[in-house]
Amino acid sequence: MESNPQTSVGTGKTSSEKAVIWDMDGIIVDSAQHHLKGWQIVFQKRGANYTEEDFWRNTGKRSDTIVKNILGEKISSDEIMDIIREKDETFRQLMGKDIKALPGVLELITSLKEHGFKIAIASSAPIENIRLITQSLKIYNRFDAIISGWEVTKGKPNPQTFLLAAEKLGVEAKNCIVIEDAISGVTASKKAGMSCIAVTNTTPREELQEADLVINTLEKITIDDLENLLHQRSSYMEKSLVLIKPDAMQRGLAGTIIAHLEKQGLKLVAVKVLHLNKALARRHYAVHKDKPFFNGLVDYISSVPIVAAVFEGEEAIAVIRKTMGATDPAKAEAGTIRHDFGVDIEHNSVHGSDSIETAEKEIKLFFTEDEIFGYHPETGT
Ligand code: IDP
Ligand code: MG
Repeated sequence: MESNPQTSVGTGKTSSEKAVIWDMDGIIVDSAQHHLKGWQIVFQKRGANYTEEDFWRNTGKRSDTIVKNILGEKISSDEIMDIIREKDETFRQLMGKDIKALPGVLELITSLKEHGFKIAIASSAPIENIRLITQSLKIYNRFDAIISGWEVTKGKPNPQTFLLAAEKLGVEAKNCIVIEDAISGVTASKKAGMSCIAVTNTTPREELQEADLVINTLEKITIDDLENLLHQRSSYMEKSLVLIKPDAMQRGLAGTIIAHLEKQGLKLVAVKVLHLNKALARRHYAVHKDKPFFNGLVDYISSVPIVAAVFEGEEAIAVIRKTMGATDPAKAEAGTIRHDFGVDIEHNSVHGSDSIETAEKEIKLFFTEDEIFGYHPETGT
């Protein structure tokens, strides 16, 4: 039998102590399908439909809130408890066979402990679920505190869950970093006055912008990143060149494409209209000089005026490449710029840099340093 992580109030706060507070479902494990199934079974029995859309709308919220959202406020608290118990039993039966940590989680926990961070779980889930998952991953004892959804009177997006975690850890809110995947959790962390890393495991990037850092996976995160975050710096900040190509300019799509990128949380830091001469076109596409399509591409990109822009943001390069879609519009995913607006593999509406090194070179071809602006009030850059 494993002993309980600390559940009493900490012995006073020291300003140098730092903590990472973990959400569980959608961050430590991918449990969404089992929760959905559990809810569908109990709601169906009571004549209510529970769609995937309902499920995602309620993600991160405590179970009693979810039951009331679906069956109405009139339901008695005894019945709510019965429904939740039944749902959680089904959930644990399904989940029990399938407990795997999401990429980077176990490594980050180890690294945090090595670097003197305190760690807690602050989940909306009941303690039985937290035990099942953390014990089978053999991490239950590594946490300095565990807060379940039922220890607070108000669940996320109320900040109580995180504030109680900080109190039990004995760490000031401003020295806590929350890791979350749900909008309600991100909101709760900001209301608690904490830093927040959102991971896009279950929610699209554009809906998580309230977080201080939005990343696609915990695999790449380092202790330096966390230190930077506590000091309000981001090491994930990148710049990328974007060109709005002739086919899009001719169809009046410049604004639409810029809007697509801004919606991803990227900031426009430089923009101009210019008519490329062949020499600049050749330099820009120099890596393709031996390709059969090179001359055609140079002629095309210099055929009419285009927009050149620099976008800045966390993981800007990957975010832009994903938003653009595959080079060939026929192969690009629905909803991407190239799928929605591209004509063919050459006339594919938009260019985005493919690496940090390429971005630096490409930006220099189009902009001088004083043409590039910033949104960092601290440094004025
Ligand atoms: P990317 O723009 O997705 O980074 P690259 O392979 O770097 O794709 O190619 C640069 C550009 O060259 C493409 O965006 C497209 O306009 C053009 N291109 C790529 N492959 C072909 C091809 O097979 N035929 C004609 N044009 C091509
Ligand atoms: Mg390229």
